[in-house]
Amino acid sequence: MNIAANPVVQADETVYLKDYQKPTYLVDSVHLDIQIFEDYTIVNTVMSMQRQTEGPLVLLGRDLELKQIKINDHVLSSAQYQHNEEQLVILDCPDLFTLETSVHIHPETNTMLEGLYKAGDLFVTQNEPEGFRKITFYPDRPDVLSVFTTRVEADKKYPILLANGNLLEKGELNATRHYAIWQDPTKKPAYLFACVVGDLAVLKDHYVTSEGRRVALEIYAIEKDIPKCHIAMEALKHSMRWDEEHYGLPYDLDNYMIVAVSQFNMGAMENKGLNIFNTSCVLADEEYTTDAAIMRVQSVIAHEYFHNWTGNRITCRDWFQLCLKEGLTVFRDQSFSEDLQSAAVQRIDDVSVLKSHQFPEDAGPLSHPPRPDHFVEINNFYTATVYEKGAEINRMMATLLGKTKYRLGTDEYFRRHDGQAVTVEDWVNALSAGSGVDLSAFLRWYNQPGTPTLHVTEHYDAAEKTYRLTFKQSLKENAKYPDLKAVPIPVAVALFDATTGEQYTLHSNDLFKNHVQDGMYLFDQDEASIVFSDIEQAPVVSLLRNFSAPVHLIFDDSDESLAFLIQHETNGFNQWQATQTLLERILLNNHPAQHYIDALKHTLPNLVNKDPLLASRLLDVPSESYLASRIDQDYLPEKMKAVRDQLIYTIAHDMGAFWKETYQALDPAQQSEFSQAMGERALKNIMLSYMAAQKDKDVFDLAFAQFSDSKNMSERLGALKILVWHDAPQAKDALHAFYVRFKDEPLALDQWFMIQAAHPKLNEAELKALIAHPDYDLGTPNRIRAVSGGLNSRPVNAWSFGVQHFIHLAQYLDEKNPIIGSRLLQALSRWYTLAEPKRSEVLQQLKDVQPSIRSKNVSETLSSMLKA
Ligand code: B3K
Ligand code: ZN
Repeated sequence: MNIAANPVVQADETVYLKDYQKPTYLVDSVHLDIQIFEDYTIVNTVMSMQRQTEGPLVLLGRDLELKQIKINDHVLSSAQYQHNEEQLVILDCPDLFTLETSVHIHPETNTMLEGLYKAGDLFVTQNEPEGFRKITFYPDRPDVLSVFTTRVEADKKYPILLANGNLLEKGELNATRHYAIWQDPTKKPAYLFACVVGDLAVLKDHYVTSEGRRVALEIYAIEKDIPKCHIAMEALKHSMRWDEEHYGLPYDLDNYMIVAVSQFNMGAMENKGLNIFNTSCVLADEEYTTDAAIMRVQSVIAHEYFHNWTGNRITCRDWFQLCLKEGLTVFRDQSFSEDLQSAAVQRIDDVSVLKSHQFPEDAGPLSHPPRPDHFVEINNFYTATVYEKGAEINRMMATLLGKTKYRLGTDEYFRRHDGQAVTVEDWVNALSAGSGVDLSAFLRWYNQPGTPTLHVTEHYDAAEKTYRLTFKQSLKENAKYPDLKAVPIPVAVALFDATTGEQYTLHSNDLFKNHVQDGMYLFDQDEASIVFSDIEQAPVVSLLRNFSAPVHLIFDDSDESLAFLIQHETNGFNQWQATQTLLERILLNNHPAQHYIDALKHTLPNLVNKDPLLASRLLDVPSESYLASRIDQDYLPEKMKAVRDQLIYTIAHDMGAFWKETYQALDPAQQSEFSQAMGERALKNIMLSYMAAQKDKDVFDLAFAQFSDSKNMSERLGALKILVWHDAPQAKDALHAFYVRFKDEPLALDQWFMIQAAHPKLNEAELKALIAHPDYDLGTPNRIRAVSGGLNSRPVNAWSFGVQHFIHLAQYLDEKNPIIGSRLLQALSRWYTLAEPKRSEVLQQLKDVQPSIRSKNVSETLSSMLKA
């Protein structure tokens, strides 16, 4: 039967938010019976269907071998339904009926890591956003919520049989096979379904909620990784307490399971009660993982846990609303992490990610609003814009409301919408109603693409003793969004006495509160100004403190003012921001380096002991990749690298013995606080890199000693980078020793690959040798990302032989794992900023590959990139 004329979704079509329609049927309950065999899996599904609106029953299904369909026990003939590669449509169904389907699937050959797949000896699922349709025919959309009962059956060589919810029963079928039956009492969309079958060890603990519920906590991993699961377990308990204290949200089931998998497309997945994690986001141990990885593990554990309410209990109506759950949950995990370590440094690290990933994305051909209005492949929209900019929108609203009102707003959201699939409007309305503050203007942030530019000018009137700041905002024109409007921009502001460095008390009726030190002004027009009185002399202003809004700030203050802020600002984030603004001016606009260096000389000696972590961030020199993202045309990677190398050389020499003396004075092992020790380790590595830039005769011996003696991965890797990237005589031996020590530790081995791929003078033959290494594996996204990420961190290499590397990878993964293929291709999305002739060459290479691309993922990305 020809179903091309059917009104429902066809393959390869753009989907529009404006076309949203309710599903014709809801699923009251669903019973899955999953029988795993070595070369196929049987999935039998029984669903109780209930009509909601007029129209045919549409079930989505991909790569399923359909064996049988029954309605109310009657087998359907093929004339009674329509079936193509995306869906199964049954035209005349009763209002209430039982549907049974039987399909075969092939997890053992599923390389896309979506649906049910086999990773090594482990069967796992990944169903967000549209993976469930690869397991069985189902109305696979987030607004269909149901109670799931799951029977899993497999060979006994797989002792672990897990699914969401409570274990109802388990038993043996015969000498070789066994089964388990699980039921999840909470209604959920299919994307939150999970099951795991394999042979894993488990770390157990428990948590008692504020309501007195005893929750069994279990982290599953391979036996030898269990000792690396303790940090994650502590972070989980901490997250559970944090959500009770900050949002009043206790956990709602009797168990919470986490499974660590080495082959996983992203960081982790919040399946109800059964999270599945990339090993890189759960295993943490100072000996095997870096400090940064440990921090990330804690934040991802929290992120997935927080989804239990923001995402699972309250889910998205449709995938356009993705940032409803992701933006809010990222904001929640960032706030959690701010409580774990220095809040300023956490904010610095979060803003660094925003500026280095989201700003360039929003300035290029892949720009989209945090809530997109159309897509071809939703997997392409798990972006920095949806996640990180989404988080910033929530942060702005939370900052404006303040703690108490924000909590009233979130309470109202959970009261209104628990158990529902909702929209971004529902969230903003509930937050407004609960807090009593109309936040509807913030919807513009969700619906418009691009990073707004905030232009600020200042004027001091000595006679009146007033100080005026004038604000203008603008958004880059966008043909697809002709009606761009001014957005509400919270501007956190402080004024400092230019002589004493003291902070002024602010007197201005335009602020949220008058007579305060830390002021907040809401700028929500195209242009406006604000006046401060009682200002004795021209002050130094600090704007957007804590990065109170995700905008490009254009403010023509002097380099001296920025150097002043590095020394006197009490907000650690803005101290860092001043270093970055100054460094950008030096690197991109030829400003002299002296103000920065003098400010460092003044600030660092004290800070190194007081707050080593913040001190390490003040030494961040923007990366070549970040600088590239600030150049819109005629970009020459070699030239940018030379300018940056020269600055590092200047800083290195100008600070003389500071590096070595500080290196020798630091002793992270003596620090009992993790964040203090982490700061000292970060500093030690930076000191080594500046000593290397000075060509200090001892640096390689010091680095080799640090490499060999330390049991801490941050110290070991920091030293290894110095040796390898500077071609030290000890480099080969160190690499070899690292390999021998860690060849059976995949996450550590990823770092070994990354360091080599990130060698500044890597050549094409060396890259080829790396990917021909027996431990390189195109089936493991972490390994691919290690090499590609290393390469991509060196734009000079990435834009020469790297171009073919990324194109070949995208081409290969187009068939094997298009989600990752599409991601990696984005490394080339700023091809149009290159200077000629490189620009035309890369363009031609991208055009040449286009005809061979098959997946929606890669082709949507490529065609957007080519429109730049
Ligand atoms: N929600 C998942 C992401 C799923 C990505 C699918 N391509 C993880 C997270 O954001 O918590
Ligand atoms: Zn998430």
